[in-house]
This record gives sequence, structure tokens and C-alpha cells, in this order.
Amino acid sequence: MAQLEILEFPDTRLRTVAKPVTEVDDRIRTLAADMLETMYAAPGIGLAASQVDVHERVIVVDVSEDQDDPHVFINPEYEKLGEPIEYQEGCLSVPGFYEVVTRSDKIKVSALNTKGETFELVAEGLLAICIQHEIDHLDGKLFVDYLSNLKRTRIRKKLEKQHKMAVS
Ligand code: GNR
Ligand code: NI
Repeated sequence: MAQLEILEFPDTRLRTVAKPVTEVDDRIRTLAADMLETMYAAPGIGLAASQVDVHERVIVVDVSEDQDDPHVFINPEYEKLGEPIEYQEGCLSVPGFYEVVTRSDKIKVSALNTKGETFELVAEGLLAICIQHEIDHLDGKLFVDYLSNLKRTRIRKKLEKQHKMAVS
């Protein structure tokens, strides 16, 4: 097991569109385990491979209070089922900023599990929100993309300043 480094906005690598996984093998299982370790350590409720600079379609999620209900989704796809819901989101790649984003409150997800088997899941509430946030990452999209240009630019400038401070 290993903890991985999380890329931060406005790193352009976060804009890479991830490729489908063609074979669920030990390399992918190790990636998923390392992503879960990284997510729990952060701590966060989800993580996409894009955030650790691996541009393959793998996400991990655990929205349980005790952080004991890990989900791994490989090549996830979803269909919106519910109503729009507003929720204040954060992102490990945009540390320290929280803004309201509108998502679907219910989705049907299909994906592969770590054995390479297809499964389907109807997700609601925070789990649905988190899965949509993670699949956005696989498409090179961040929650700040839903904000006004003004808000996004302010966040970018603050993070760029912090990044400069951290290296000098
Ligand atoms: O830890 C996280 N919390 C969160 C809160 C509201 C909506 C989405 C999230 S996901 C985020 C972890 C993360 O950045 N995943 O990509
Ligand atoms: Ni995120």
C-alpha cells in the first residue's frame, strides 16, 4: 500500500480525459487500494485516478461516517434519475474552497468492480453527488468549472500564490 500525491488546481494534468481500463488486473487493483489509502488519509469521501496523475477511468468513494464502506468503480457510467440538488462541494485538488454546485440527487451507475465484473448501483444523496464529482474528474472537469469566471479566477490566484509560497 502506498499514499499517492494529489494534484492541485490549476495543474493542467487535471484536465486530461482519462482512458477506459481495458483489463482489471493486479496493477488496477493496486491502484484502487492506493487510492483508497490516499483518500482516507486526506481525509476525503472520494478520489479519482486523475487526481493522482493516473489517467485511467478508476474512482473510489466512501461516504460512510466511519469510513468503512469503500466503493471502487472502474469505467463508471451514469444516468441521471432524480431531481437537481444543490450541495456545497469541496475537492482535495482545490483545498480550502467550498462552493455550491447543482447535481442530480439520484443516479444509476454501471461500472466494473475489482474482479472485472459489471455491476449496477442506484445511488442517492451524498453518494450520488460524490460519484458525479469523481466522474467529472475522469473527464478533466473540476467543481470550480461550474462557478462564475470571477470566483474561479479568485480561487486559481489564491492557490497559485500558495503553491509559490510552498516552493520558495
Ligand atoms: O472529500 C470530498 N468531499 C466532497 C464534498 C462534497 C462534494 C464532493 C466531495 S468529493 C471530495 C474529495 C474529492 O476531491 N474527490 O474528487
Ligand atoms: Ni475532487
